[in-house]
Amino acid sequence: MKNINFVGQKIANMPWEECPTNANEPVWRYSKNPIIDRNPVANIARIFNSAVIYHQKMYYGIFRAEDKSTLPNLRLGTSSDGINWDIEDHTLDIIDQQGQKVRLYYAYDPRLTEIEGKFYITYCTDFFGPTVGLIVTEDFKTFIRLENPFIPYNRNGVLFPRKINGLYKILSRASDNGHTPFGDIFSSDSPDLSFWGQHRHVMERGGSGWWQGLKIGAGPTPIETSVGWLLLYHGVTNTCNGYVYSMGGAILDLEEPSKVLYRSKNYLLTPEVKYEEVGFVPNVVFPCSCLVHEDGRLAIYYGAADSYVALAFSTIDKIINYIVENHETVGRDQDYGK
Ligand code: BMA
Repeated sequence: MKNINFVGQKIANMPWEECPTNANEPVWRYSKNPIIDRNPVANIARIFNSAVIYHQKMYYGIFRAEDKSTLPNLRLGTSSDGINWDIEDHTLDIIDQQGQKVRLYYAYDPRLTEIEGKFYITYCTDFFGPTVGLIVTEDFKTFIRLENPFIPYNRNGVLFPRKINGLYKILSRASDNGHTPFGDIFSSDSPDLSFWGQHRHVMERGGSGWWQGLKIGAGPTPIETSVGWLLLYHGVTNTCNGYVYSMGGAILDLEEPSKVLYRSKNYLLTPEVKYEEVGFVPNVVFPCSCLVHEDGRLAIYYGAADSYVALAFSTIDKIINYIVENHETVGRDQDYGK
């Protein structure tokens, strides 16, 4: 496919490296990975699975930070280059809609989405079990917790960056209260980010290969292109030594994202370097955000081995063409999922 249009940003100083000349891969790793190592700030043992956004010449990160009791929570970070981060020494200050301080028992796997000038954090929160939480900020100073979009058990909530047919739309992965041995991606609509309905099935685990046979979950905010919404996601396989998390890619219909137009039969990135293979949880590549430059370059932030933050790169043309050329239909992906 040629002349693909897409929604990108003018990003000063975006993290970037050209594809190594001997590599013909759809995605390639930053040579100086990981960008956040273990024990990065006082009393924080590991930062991983975190979200980054570029706004007014500044990079903002919402980090999954685990303290030395191994409880995860959210931390704000800022950066001028998207690589070197100044991470706050305290958990994100959050208030509820009445202005009262909110203390989250745990919070993890944040995603960040800009919609009409506001920034939304979706994350896994505790509500009688894990479910998707929602926080809004307009300035990265005041963070307001909104109603949880779902009852338990649910994770991997990811908002679309604009309303579709007048409604907000979120992806999620209904699950259980453990290390979830199943799971597909669903979508839900809302007129106001408070009431959610019109649930649709988007994508199911499976395919002829095994890497996404156990469960799948949405990754970064979907990227709008003229071919469809580019969705990066994680796919999981079970082995005799535990789960292995890889990154996959799909393209969803622009008007009705529950319809999958293309989905890559092969993973785009799988654990194969030391910082992905060895860590607190081995063999995890977990994408949570992606910067899209207006010239088509992509910088993908992913968690590695539940221990590090790492970066990988691609371009809109390369990644979309790879997904289209390696397309394989899985189950009922291509219907409207009602
Ligand atoms: C999932 C989530 C992720 C984590 C992964 C591997 O269930 O908890 O945060 O990266 O397991 O441990």
